[in-house]
Amino acid sequence: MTAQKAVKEVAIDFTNPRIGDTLAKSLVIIPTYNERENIVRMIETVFSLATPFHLLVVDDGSPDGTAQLVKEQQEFFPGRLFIHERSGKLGLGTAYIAGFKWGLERDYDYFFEMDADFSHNPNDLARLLAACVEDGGDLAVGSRYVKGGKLENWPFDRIFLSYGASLYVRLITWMPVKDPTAGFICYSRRVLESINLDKISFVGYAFQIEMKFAAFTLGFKIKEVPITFTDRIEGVSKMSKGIVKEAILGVIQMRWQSFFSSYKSLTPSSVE
Ligand SMILES: Nc1nc2c(ncn2[C@@H]2O[C@H](COP(=O)(O)OP(=O)(O)O)[C@@H](O)[C@H]2O)c(=O)[nH]1
Ligand SMILES: [Mg+2]
Repeated sequence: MTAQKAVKEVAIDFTNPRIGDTLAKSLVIIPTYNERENIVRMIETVFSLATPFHLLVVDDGSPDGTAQLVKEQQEFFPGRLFIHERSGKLGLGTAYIAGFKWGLERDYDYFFEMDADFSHNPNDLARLLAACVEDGGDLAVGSRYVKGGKLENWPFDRIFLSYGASLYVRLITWMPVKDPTAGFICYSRRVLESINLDKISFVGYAFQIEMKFAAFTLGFKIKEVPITFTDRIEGVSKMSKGIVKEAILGVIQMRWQSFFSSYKSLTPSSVE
């Protein structure tokens, strides 16, 4: 089915589960590393929503047994809950790329990025979808730094780092996105098919910046939807100094390389 056709059908009523066949084509991807305190409640929450999302967990061999918990839940949500397991902690960026490729091989129309830790409110998934389906976005970003966006309970150093990073990225890239490091996103299939995912070079959180930059340079329309971002209550953050380092020089490098090469996928139909 073409994305165009999906848009038309979904626009009937995007929260109505009875048009499930169409809406089951939305895939939520959640990367996990040691999220046993959160993952079961997160799975139950996503499947309790009115919109019939499918869910793919990409687990990097979490030592705390997160993958096992997901597999136990699969029995309750057959055909809707999937897991892709990798052998070790290979980074958030590569986890999402693996998830995108998994979904592109199947016939999903919309792909969501969301954290396992409830920093992103699953109730906002439908708002991101609507920004694409009803408001004409090619991708929708759940944004902390547009009017109406909020941060709750985040320690001051994280706010400083995140807001500083967003100013820095906008200064270097001139990309008109207020929250370029955001990780709560809805991508339409056409965006992911158009980007050469093998060219995405960041493995850590800077991957979020690079994906938006790739979509921006390819001319896609980015919508920002205000969200309230809440710091995790359970489990621990995987943010590290290495991740920040990757981003500082990496963003300049990314901008520089964009003068000479494009993110355009050469063979959109043959995604591995
Ligand atoms: N598969 C995988 N997931 C990761 C990795 N690093 C972080 N995550 C997950 O990515 C999401 C965001 O990470 P989190 O620690 O909450 O980052 P923070 O919100 O920026 O502090 C969570 O669901 C993590 O479990 C990784 O290397 N591999
Ligand atoms: Mg988090």
